[in-house]
Amino acid sequence: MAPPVRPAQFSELAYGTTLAREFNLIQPEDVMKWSVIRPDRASFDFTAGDAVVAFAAAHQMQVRGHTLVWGRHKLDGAEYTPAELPDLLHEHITRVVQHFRGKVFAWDVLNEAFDENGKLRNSIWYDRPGIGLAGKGTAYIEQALRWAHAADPDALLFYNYAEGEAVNPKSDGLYAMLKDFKRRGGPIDGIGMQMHIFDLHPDVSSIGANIGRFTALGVQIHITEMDVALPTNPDTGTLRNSEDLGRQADVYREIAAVCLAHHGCTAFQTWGFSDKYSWIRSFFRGNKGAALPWDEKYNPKPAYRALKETFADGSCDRVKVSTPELRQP
Ligand code: 9MR
Repeated sequence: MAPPVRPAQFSELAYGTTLAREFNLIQPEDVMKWSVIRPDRASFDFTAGDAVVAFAAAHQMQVRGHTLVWGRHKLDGAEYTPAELPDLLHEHITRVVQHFRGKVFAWDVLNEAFDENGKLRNSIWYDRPGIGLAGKGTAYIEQALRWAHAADPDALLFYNYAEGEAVNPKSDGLYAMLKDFKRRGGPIDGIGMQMHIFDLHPDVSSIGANIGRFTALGVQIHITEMDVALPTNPDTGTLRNSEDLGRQADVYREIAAVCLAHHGCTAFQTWGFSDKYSWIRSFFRGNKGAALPWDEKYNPKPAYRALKETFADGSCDRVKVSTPELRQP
């Protein structure tokens, strides 16, 4: 293994060996975000992102990049006037995509731009003159995609989103945008469906219908961030109902199967792989957790076996199976 430059988890034996053994695709959870890459306006720090690329190269894995434009990016440390924002974003997308050119095969160019009602979310980018073109809310998205395409014409460009995995107003809004972009030849190759699941009975047939209508427009689907949160006791982190592990496995199996059932669904990622490192527990203050296929000690859970069985028929040739590189504990 080529020595990765820093991220502590790569050198954690169980972490590194599990990752290298089980996956053929890797995505950074945080280290390609603005907050890490742009410590201040003048500098770009690619150290941690390069470590992900080095780990992937050492283990014959591909890399997905995440993410170039997100309304939640606070631009900490970047001083700017509103009029400077278009150039700042253009510079950011160009420098980052060019840096990873030939190393990152697909980018989440944009993340979570729509509200639940299917309308565009307000953000520092959305209605900015120079990026958001007159009166058209989706114009900044198209502009960002065009800048990314110019920086690396070979990279696949994705819009990544949450809570619209099934057919609902949010995915309807996205569908309308996608149809418009495709009709006019906009550079979008795929939709990232995050697939964070918080109840144990997702509407899998509606998810399938949604994947079907997107892929019919000629884009790929990547399942980008799947996890299945279970109720836990906040003090101990233990499961409230141990039988939930079986249902969790079924949910992983059902989503993996619905991906395989659609030819355009070409990657399946979980958001982490061991419960030792997952955003769920802190986000839900201990009331939810245990969302991933391995437990905190890297023991495979029923969910792992369900995924292994589902992807065991050679379909991995088509569907890349992945997990993100995670932040430090
Ligand atoms: O898991 C990520 C967490 O470590 C970060 O603090 C947070 C903010 O950057 O982002 C989390 O990942 C999110 C991902 O980037 C986009 N989809 C939702 C994920 C969970 O919040």
